[in-house]
Amino acid sequence: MSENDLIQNVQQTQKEFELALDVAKDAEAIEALRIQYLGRKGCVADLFKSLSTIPSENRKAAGQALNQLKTNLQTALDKKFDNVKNINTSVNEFDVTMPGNWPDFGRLHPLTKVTREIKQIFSNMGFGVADGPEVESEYYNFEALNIPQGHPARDMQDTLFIDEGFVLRTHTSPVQIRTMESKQPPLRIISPGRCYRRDTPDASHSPMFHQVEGLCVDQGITFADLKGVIQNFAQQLFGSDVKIRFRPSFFPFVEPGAEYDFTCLICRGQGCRVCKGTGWVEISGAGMVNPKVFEHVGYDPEKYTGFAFGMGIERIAMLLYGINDIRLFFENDIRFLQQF
Ligand code: FA5
Repeated sequence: MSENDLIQNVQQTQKEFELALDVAKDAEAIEALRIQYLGRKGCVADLFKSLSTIPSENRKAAGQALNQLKTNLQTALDKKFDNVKNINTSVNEFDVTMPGNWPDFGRLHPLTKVTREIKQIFSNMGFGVADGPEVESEYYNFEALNIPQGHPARDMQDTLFIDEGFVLRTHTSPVQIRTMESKQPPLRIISPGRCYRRDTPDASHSPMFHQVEGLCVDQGITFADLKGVIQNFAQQLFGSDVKIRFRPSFFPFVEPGAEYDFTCLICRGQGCRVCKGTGWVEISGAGMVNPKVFEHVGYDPEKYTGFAFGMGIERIAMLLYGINDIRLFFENDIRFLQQF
């Protein structure tokens, strides 16, 4: 090899080394480079071996270049090693006064929280919890509740139909029938769950919403029991300030039928868009179970009486938390959900 060739090799080695050092990010990678270039069997040692093949009178410039290369590599490796060491040390220094980063915990949806509270209050009054399907047969959603085919009462609830004979349940009242078919009186149940109607969304209506059905059947149950249970429920949930207003109403599966309202706790009775300026929010339909319904499930209407109700859970949650638009429950805006 000529002296010029060797000098060229030295320059080439310097370039390759610089590229390799640039990508070495930790002490291990730097040490590997040190061995590869400056080790006993490394690139620089090979170049020194080549130097010895050049006649001694022609070695001077190549020898100097080679020594300079060795020094350059050594210096660059030491410098890079110090840099990496400093970075690691600063990462390890832990400032205990820094505020912590809290992970964002999940939380319960306000409707889940309210439903749990409702269950707890009724459980304290001796009510069990029953469940029923959301895709329901027309028989349970209507017929067994004394709403035969073609009856105008079917238009009271705008129904979403599935296949022939099946609907998305428009209310939780079918669970009354399913429960009475499988159990004998006395019974006391509530049944919370989703309902569906072709209702146009507004501040207090949603096409999917939740109801909690209530049913109590025994000998000697009266309308006064219904009022007492609802009053007790409302006061436990909202406190003793809340007022309840019963109004006569019609549902084919109860007789007599009623609706009841709670005072609007959003405007404290002053009038707002949720109570449509009336100071009252409609919460529920209710009444005494119609003897015709008892006949459908084989209960003796001469022996037993019962009351039933179906409350809107969103409406209750709106009053409890001061929410003025039902659509907020379903938009899943994290800024809303984080408040509960
Ligand atoms: C019924 O659904 C009857 N099944 C209630 C009932 C049960 C009566 C047992 C007698 C005996 P109604 O259609 O009024 O009734 O609905 C009851 C409650 O559900 C309403 O007072 C309201 O609070 C709530 N609700 C009804 N439709 C909607 C809707 N689109 N969005 C939100 N809440 C609703």
